[in-house]
Amino acid sequence: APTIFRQDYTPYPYRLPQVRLEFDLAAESTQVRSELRFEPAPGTAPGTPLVLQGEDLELVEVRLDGRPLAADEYQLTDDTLSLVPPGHGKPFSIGIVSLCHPAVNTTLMGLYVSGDKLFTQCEAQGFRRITWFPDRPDVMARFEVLLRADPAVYPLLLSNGNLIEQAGLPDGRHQALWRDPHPKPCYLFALVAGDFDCIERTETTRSGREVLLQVYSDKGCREQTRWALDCLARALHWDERRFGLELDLDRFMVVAARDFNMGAMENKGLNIFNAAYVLADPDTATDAAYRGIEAVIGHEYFHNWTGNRVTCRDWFQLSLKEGLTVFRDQEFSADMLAEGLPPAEAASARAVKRIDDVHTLRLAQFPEDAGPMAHPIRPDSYQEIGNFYTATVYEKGAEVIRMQHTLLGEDGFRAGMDEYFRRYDGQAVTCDDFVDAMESVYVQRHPGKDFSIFRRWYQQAGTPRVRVRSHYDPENRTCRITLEQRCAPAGLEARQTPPPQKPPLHIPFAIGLIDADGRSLPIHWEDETRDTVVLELREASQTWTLTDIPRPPVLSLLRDFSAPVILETDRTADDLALLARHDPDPFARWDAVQETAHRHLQACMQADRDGNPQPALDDLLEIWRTALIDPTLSPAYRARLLALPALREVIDRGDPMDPRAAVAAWTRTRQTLGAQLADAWRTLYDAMADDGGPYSPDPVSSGRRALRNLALDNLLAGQASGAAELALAQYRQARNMTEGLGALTALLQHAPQDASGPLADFHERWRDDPLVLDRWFGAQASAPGCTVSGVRALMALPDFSLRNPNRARAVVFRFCMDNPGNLHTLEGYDFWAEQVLALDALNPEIAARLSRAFDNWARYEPVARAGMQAALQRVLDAPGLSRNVREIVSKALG
Ligand code: DPP
Ligand code: ZN
Repeated sequence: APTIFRQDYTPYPYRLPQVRLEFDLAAESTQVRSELRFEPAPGTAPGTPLVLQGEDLELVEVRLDGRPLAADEYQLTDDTLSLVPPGHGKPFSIGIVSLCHPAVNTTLMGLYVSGDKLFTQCEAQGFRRITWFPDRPDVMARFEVLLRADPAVYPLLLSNGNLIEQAGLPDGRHQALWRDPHPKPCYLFALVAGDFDCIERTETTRSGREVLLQVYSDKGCREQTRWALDCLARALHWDERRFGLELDLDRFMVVAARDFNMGAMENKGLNIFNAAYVLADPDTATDAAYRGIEAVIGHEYFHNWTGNRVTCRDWFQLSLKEGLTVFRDQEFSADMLAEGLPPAEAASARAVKRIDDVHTLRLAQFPEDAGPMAHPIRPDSYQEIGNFYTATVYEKGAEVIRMQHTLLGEDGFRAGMDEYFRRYDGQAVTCDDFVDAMESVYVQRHPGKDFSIFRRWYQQAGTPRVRVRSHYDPENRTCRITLEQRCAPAGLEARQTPPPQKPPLHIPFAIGLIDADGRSLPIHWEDETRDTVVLELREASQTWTLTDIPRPPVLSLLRDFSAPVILETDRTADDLALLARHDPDPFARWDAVQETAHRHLQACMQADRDGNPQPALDDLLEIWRTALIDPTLSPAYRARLLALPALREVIDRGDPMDPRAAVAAWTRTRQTLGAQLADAWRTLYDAMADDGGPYSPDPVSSGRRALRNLALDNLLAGQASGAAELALAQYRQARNMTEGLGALTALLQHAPQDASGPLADFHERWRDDPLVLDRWFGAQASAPGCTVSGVRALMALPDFSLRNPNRARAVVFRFCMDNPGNLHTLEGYDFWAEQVLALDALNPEIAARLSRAFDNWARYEPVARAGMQAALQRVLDAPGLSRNVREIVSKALG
């Protein structure tokens, strides 16, 4: 497949101010009639061809200014339609009639059927599966859309913008006309047709306009959409308060779809969501699902400004909207956790969200940045853009925005955002344009300081490492701190000759000092005294001398995770233990516990390799023992502090990666911690019992449930007597899904022999609720007892279908991502290859996601390595591979 380069960008030679689309909707075959009013862009030479994209379409007719064109007046290829417009330099119109076939469209891109309804998904390049069009984000048009359909099948007809009119037709069908007042690229187009439940409410915006918010769902799901509607209203007001951004539409709709490739899609005024991010009630959704809905509703809503009003010039700029919008949704979620709390508590409530986000970054993005798919947050090339909706573009992109927020401060960042909209509202722009706006504020507020090297974060792939050295001088009472940065070649860069230049990055590095008694040592800094200072590292190595430090300090590093880097320090186990107990920065404190656990787990694996006895667990045990019973810590924060690093992180730290050794060390450590602290866990379990009040997903009660489930998990892991009975009782008495699923998962993880009763009961109760059934599948597919034949047995059940992405994710993905002990076998590797190919025949986007599972095969121990390499080769050799999967596996194999 051809590689597309960012450098090759050229503007589209024609403007498209106005589009009219008419749909005759039917599942088997939908006719689309388009009227595209073009005009040459300034400077376009007469005779410049007009090229439109189209995929899997049947062409019926092409007209130019109303005149049907003969077959030799345009050119048709597999994926384009081109013609030479009149050379008079004036506006002209192209009319196209074409057919597409939603019912057989298993890719879930373009127009497709889900259940008995019709949905669209156009980002990034799905619109070309609906009709021929300049399918690129820098062509922005005003859309008018007429939908016609049989009202018995499709009583509701939705598209972007405002409903202009609705009417019955003489032939028994009905129609609806929608007009979107805002110009938009076609990736933000949407239509929905079918029979839905709807709940709605009006909100008053800060300028006093009444706007209608609506959430549409499958019939019978109305009561499960109240939380989503509530989140939407909160998102609307939050964006007004924090960024001064108001909804620019009279009506904002969210529609839940059962079959959806992604989390959700920010189509202008008509967001289409994976039902998993809309539907929730206490019986069916976990606390985490409630928070997930809040985050995704916020994310898509915030795109209305960051993505839709200001959009991307080309797909290399994807992080312009995604990194920024993830940052915005992270801040929204954090603010929601902290709402109404006094400042001190608010900070630690927000830290819980920060910890979860950093955890995700390390789990998903750090390995990506070290593998064959490593790319800068603004990639330089791709074969298939669908493969670049990555943790790097999203999560690292959000970190790069967050660093700008840190460097500019809340006020400066807000001023930068205001400037961004002042300059670029209504345009399709680049990441550089965004940084220009931020830089204009930065240089104004920090005279003499330079922002230019910050842009390197957009150019470089790979996770930088920052090495920290410090020296305390008791006579002069100074502490000298040296930071050194380096960024090794990332992924395929390692094979380039010469290796790519990686100049130093601008890294905001937040530090604090504490003394041996755990007290903060204030730092004198820029005429102030502070507990935390941000060192701005801009060179390969820099040294700072802090003065007036009365006692030898222990360094608290990278507070609040101020930059997406890997730390290298010579901090001792004692230093970490001190920080784990006393660091006033809740993120750094959590990180000290994580680091202690990581060190222990790696030491266990090393001892196994060397045939030595297992290392002592005392450090971690003591840290946990204190945290377990510390009533000053919020339950949600305690649940983070007392969680071992995820197994995948432990595997990823190995050199070479050795999944079986990691599973053994991890399992043994959980056992020991559970057993040694059994009494404390048991006390905590009882103390965190439900107070009997009505369910609420608020941070305090959900934190208590998280901590209680963690206690149960530890009791089972440690084989405490009566633990299985406790879990069975919790399952039986569960008052919400968090409790029920917590008990079921803990049983499947540690006492599968006792899980069969709850499993059967769960299935019986929830067999007709697809989202809950996904939980049932997922809990089993990720259990250590689920071998390849176990996962095959799940796939043989009548409830299973590979066509539904949520179900495929619950079973196949969970097995391949969250069950390393069983995946890393010869049968496991075969299973992976077979499923990638099976999915690829249906849905290349989803298949390509699964194909990423073996990105880092070359870093594994030799047996696993050979097995994965063979499986990758088998996929690459398969006939008819999609461009999506081919790009992934060919890069993996190098
Ligand atoms: N819908 C996806 C998201 O919101 C892609 N834009 O991130
Ligand atoms: Zn997004």
